[in-house]
Amino acid sequence: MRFPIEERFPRPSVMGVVNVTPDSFSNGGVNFRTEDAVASAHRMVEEGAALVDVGGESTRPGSEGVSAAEELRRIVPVLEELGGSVPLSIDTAKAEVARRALELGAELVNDITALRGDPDLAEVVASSGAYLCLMHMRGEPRTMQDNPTYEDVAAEVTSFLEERLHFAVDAGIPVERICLDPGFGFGKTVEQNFELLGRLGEIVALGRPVLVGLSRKRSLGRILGDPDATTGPLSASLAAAVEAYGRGAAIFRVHEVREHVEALTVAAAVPR
Ligand code: HH2
Repeated sequence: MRFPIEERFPRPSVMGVVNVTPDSFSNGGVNFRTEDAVASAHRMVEEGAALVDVGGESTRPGSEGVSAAEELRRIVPVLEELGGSVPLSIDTAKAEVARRALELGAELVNDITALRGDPDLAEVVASSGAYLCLMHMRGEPRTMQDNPTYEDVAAEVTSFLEERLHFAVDAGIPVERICLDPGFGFGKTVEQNFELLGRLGEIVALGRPVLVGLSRKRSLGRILGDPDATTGPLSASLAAAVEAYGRGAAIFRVHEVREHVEALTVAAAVPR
């Protein structure tokens, strides 16, 4: 019997990102070799990460996706090395990949499609007792930045997450194992991302812990004045994380763990 996710990962908890990919937008290739990925994961835990999110498929804008076989080929050796020694989540939308990762010790499934990508994933999560992150995305990575439009981005993302939460619970996944993510950068303009950050409290009000992935996102580079930026710097990532914390975010998916742990420790020390 697992703890509710808010007890297992109390606010603020930092999730370190290990992309076992050649082409991630943020750090493509640095952890593509198994030994580099394993070393990064250990270092992140030493730096204060509450868990490490391992992914074998880039979701950067415009990317095509890879097969389950290729995703498994990338992540299984890493999880085999890490199993048991590091708290792990698996960044995948594929049931087959999630199943193997859970067997190898992962405790959270981070699904950027919010159980819309693979009809078998809900059952894998429900029967394993894993934690689950449901994320909002408009469209799919290949096309998601083609002029996304919303009447009211915060209201639409919030009602989408509420609907996916009901779907997951109806599929047999206990509500206390689920967290929600607005999906910064997934089918949103710079303005929409900042609107969403400002109104994060509306998602927090759904009553589930909120996970945010703002680290290095291109909107941060663009707000700093480069209209063609594909990433954002650490300084901007930290500011965004602290703003999200102030609005109730609980789990922070980041590339630079130590700096985020330090910034969030300071933010959390301020009485509210
Ligand atoms: N962002 C990315 C990937 N997975 N998962 C959640 N829950 N939230 C996010 O914001 C999120 C995510 C994209 O970042 P990254 O992993 O650095 O890049 P890539 O997808 O290109 O590997």
